[in-house]
Amino acid sequence: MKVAVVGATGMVGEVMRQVLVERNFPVTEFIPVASERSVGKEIEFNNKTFKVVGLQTAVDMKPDIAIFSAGGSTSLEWAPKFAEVGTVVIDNSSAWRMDPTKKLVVPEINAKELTKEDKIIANPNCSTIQLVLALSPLHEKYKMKRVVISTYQSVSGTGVKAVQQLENEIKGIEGEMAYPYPISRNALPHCDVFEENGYTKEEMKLAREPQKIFNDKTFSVTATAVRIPTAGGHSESVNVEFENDFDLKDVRQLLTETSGVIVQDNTAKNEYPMPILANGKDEVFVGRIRRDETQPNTLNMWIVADNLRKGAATNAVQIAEYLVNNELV
Ligand code: A2P
Ligand code: 11C
Repeated sequence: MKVAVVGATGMVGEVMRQVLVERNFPVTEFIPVASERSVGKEIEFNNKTFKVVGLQTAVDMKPDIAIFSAGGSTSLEWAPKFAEVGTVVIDNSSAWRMDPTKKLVVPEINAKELTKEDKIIANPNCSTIQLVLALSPLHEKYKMKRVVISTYQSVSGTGVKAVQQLENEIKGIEGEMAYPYPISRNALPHCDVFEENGYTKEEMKLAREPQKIFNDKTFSVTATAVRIPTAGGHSESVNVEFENDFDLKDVRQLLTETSGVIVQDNTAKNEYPMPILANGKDEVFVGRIRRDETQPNTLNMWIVADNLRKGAATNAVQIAEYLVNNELV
């Protein structure tokens, strides 16, 4: 496969390069793409050095697959240009996610919807991916009615500037601010921009994307998204009300059997998921699984994943693998 990574010099782009190599994705030609600022810059892929090219050069090279992580406006403008020359675009931005003509894919849940006609495929938001992967077997068995989620999101979700802000604050250095307030020793109930309804865009992604991924509008999600001073890994406190009652042992068993999910839940040994354990891993970790004793059929749990891996790069590469394995590209 001739593979372009658009945004190859960025934080997600770097993890994309690593994940493609780790998973032995069949890359016959690698095309790193970034902004005009970076054209000619050398970057590494699979122990070889490659020169960054611009977007038009990359389109002219007609890659089989282009994995985008260069922001929404780049995706909106350029994904159709790649699609026009026959490239399948897997887009990690929010640009196409809610477009009814585009599929929003977590491979373990809905990759089977993909066909050869899908030339622009959307990768969900990081906090959505880890949520739906853990909810998927439970929804199938007990049918969700309502999900209440609070997130504890790492600064890497915002990008390099935010990681730098946290590092500077820890070292006591003054520098550029990615957030309106300090993030070290703080918690900001503010991820992405505010919308007219008083929610942030991140909260509305959590409300809307799961319904599209499960192709089911019979349940609802309400969210509060909070930025905390961790460098890698998003955490989520999740309360789910089901239509049907469950047995906690069965819930644990279902989650244990779910591909891509690891249950870490032994309070007697202080075992529960944490960003420092999930960082650098591809799986979604679930723990603190317990019954909500205030109302029937309701479960509480804690979900953690590396937002740059399963939340972004790994999910995108898994979509690419599905396309190759099913001869859709
Ligand atoms: P560049 O390094 O040339 O700015 P991050 O989210 O870590 O900031 O990374 C964003 C990625 O998207 C980088 O690789 C960046 O390239 C790329 N990028 C940003 N704007 C554009 C653009 N207009 N065209 C192409 N790539 C872009
Ligand atoms: C965050 N979820 O942690 C974001 C990052 O819609 O792809 C990814 C934004 C997106 O702030």
